[in-house]
Amino acid sequence: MKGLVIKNTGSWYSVKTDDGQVIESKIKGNFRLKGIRSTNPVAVGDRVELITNQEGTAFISAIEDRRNYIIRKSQNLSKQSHILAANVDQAFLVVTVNYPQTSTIFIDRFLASAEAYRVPVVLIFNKSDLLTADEQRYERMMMTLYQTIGYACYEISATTGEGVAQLIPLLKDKITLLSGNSGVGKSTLINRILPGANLRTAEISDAHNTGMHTTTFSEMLELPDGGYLIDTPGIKGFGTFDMEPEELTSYFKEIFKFSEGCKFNNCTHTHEPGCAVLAAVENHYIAASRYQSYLSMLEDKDENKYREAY
Ligand SMILES: Nc1nc2c(ncn2[C@@H]2O[C@H](COP(=O)(O)OP(=O)(O)OP(=O)(O)O)[C@@H](O)[C@H]2O)c(=O)[nH]1
Ligand SMILES: [Mg+2]
Ligand SMILES: [Zn+2]
Repeated sequence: MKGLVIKNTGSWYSVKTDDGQVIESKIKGNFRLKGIRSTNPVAVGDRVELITNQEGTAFISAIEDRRNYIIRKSQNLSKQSHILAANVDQAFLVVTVNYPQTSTIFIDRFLASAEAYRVPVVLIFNKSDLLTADEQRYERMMMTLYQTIGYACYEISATTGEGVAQLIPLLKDKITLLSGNSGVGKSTLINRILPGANLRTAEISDAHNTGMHTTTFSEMLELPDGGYLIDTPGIKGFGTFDMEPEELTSYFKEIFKFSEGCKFNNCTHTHEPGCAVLAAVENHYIAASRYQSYLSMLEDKDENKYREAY
């Protein structure tokens, strides 16, 4: 029997079979996946093969090849990763200018890694109802920046419902992953779109202006008109990226465009003469914040040490 993994809590996986039942399942033995050292060998969004038993549960005996996956480094120092979800059509990156504040470096790292896995990203600027006039100006500036690069941006309030209706057509028949820092309102937004979802939400910490990591497991929810939403645990940031400069350049869309004018093929856009990217940064065709994010990812390769700060 085949099915789709819709939830994973510890060693149990909820698998929705093709005939519509949900069967609690465990992994049979310890099959390992090539290439990925992950704390969860099977992830939400995976298509799996099941062997049912008399107790009404099942063993996962095989997993289909993934189209893509979104991964984060585990919180501890081990080099293991955690797969947030597999086989997604698009990601909604939920960000907030304040309460909590999402950093541009976090946004850019998310965008670059999504480019690497070829997952299209839509930016959702949430909590518009809380912003002061200055914060709103800053938000509009950010939206313009990312729209210019080529990412669709939406301003919403998951609490008041303002702007949420524009998102509905984007979701039809698609598997959409919601990601972002803890406390930005991912679960609140899903509850707004799917009132029956009843996902747990919690206020952010007054003292630190950060979320409380309320959602602890990824979960896939079916949309009435076709498609799925995946709620995921808030992420603090990413581990290091170990990419060649040319590869990294291609994950920053606008930097990539300008890099075609660089004098040297293997230009790292840091010090080389005739670098078209450096010239574009100087002339403000490339935002300083984006260039800083590029540099921070480039440094990862040299240092190759774990950082948690983003
Ligand atoms: N004012 C306002 N509050 C919001 C909005 N969206 C979410 N919140 C509040 O922000 C807090 C955090 O929301 P959650 O939905 O739990 O955030 P989350 O992104 O799921 O967080 P994690 O599960 O920890 O990753 C809750 O108190 C929500 O009520 C919004 O648009 N406006
Ligand atoms: Mg949540
Ligand atoms: Zn260059």
